[in-house]
Amino acid sequence: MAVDPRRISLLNNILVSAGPVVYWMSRDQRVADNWALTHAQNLALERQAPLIVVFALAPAFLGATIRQYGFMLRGLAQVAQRLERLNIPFVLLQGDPPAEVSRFVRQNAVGALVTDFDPLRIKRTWRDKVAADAGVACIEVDAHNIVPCRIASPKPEFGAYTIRPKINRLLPDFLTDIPQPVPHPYTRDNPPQPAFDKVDAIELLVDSLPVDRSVPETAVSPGEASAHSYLHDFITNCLSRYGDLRNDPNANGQSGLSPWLHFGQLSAQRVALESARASGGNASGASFLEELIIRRELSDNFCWYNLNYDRVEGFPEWSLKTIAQHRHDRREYLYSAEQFENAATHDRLWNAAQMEMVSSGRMHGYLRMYWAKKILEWTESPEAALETAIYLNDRYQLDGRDPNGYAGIAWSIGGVHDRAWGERPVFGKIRYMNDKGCRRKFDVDRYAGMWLFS
Ligand code: FAD
Ligand code: FO1
Repeated sequence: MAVDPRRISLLNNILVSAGPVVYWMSRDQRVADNWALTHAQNLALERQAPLIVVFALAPAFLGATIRQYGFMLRGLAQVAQRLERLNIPFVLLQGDPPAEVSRFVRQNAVGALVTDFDPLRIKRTWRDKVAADAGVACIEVDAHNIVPCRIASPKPEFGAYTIRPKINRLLPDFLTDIPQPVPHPYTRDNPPQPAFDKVDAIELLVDSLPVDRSVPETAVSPGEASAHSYLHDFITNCLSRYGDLRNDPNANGQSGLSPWLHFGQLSAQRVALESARASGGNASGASFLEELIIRRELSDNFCWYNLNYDRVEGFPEWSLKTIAQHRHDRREYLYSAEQFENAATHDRLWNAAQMEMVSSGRMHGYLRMYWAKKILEWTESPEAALETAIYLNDRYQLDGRDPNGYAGIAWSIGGVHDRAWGERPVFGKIRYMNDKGCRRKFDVDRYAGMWLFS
């Protein structure tokens, strides 16, 4: 099945030539439901050429610790096994990703390089370098979004209310079933040495990584198989109550799918297809799809069209104005990044949310808003607040370093995708949240007791 050409962007003007086709897997780390892999295999089959999947393992990536690297690599080990069974070699490159990928392409007389879409600056830089240096046709496929980011809108959107009609109009074209890869009939005489060829290879690799090990791995089980079992568990047991329970941190009301979605171990399109089918369009299903499709794809839109997605300069005009007016308001409490990191504030609810994140690698979505807004309130400047929130989020959350995170933090601290609210000290017109509002929504003491042992 051909991939919709609107998912595909040519990154240079070199024509596809003879030779193996390589899929440079990065954001979408899965075999099933992967449009980039499908397109790469189509190109290889058309040319009766071998197909190879490579992953370039960066020695450091935006402050990721062993918590995130361990989860990712264990998921990739499963990808390697699934691909080997399809006669598609998986090669793990280590070092500077663009340099290693360009070198691999040249050394293997590759005919075409396919990679997956990612709006983050670091990934654009990698992609641009390879497209310029590798001397091969470079093709990008948006395998992460249901409606491709570049197609959903040609510009940064004000909020969910402006992107929603644009996405909904295109959903019938794109929310389709997804073809799966087939056993590949063409191999090279001397196929590359497969990665993880021994069972303990993955453990040796995880143990050898030169990354920060002070943030321990979590109990969340990595890989496509776990992702699908969690998905089916959510659909069977929670989806029907999602609308009512999703804002209650004491209820198991959210899907918990973000780590697998972040690493691309699970396709959002698969989640949407199965949830829509199970919910039959009821209110709870609709509220879940609003988050999964509209909110998630709005985040990619934000990062793709706003290179200042992790800076105060990326905030909307009205927010920059109100920030300037309230920059010197007196803060009732002031905490350093270290005090925040150690959950050493005066606020039990905030400390409990911080402890949930540090110990489990997750934080309930409703509390993420409260958590970030309090950092704005208790830090001497919005710049410092943004830096602290991103640092802590990306250090401890399994799903960190994601467009959803940059957009979620910019929403909380800078009113991105939100409107101006009634003016107040420190926040100005940025939406305010306090624990009284939380108490109206859920049992705060019960939640705090779960994560604070004192
Ligand atoms: P569910 O409620 O079950 O939703 C299912 C999926 O829909 C999520 O996995 C996610 O992919 C998407 N989604 C849900 N809510 C949002 C949202 N508000 N914005 C964008 N997509 C959404 N999400 C991350 O993936 N990584 C982050 O680092 C991250 N940081 C955040 C920081 C702050 C301050 C805020 C306010 C939000 C952040 N989010 C982040 C967005 C959202 O909170 C999480 O995606 C969600 O809580 C993940 O839990 P879940 O999978 O159970 O979500
Ligand atoms: N992508 C890569 O191509 N190579 C890496 O080594 C890599 C490490 C990594 C570590 C933590 C993390 O959260 C993401 C990581 N990613 C890596 C990127 C990831 O696949 C996503 O592309 C982005 O983080 C989300 O856009």
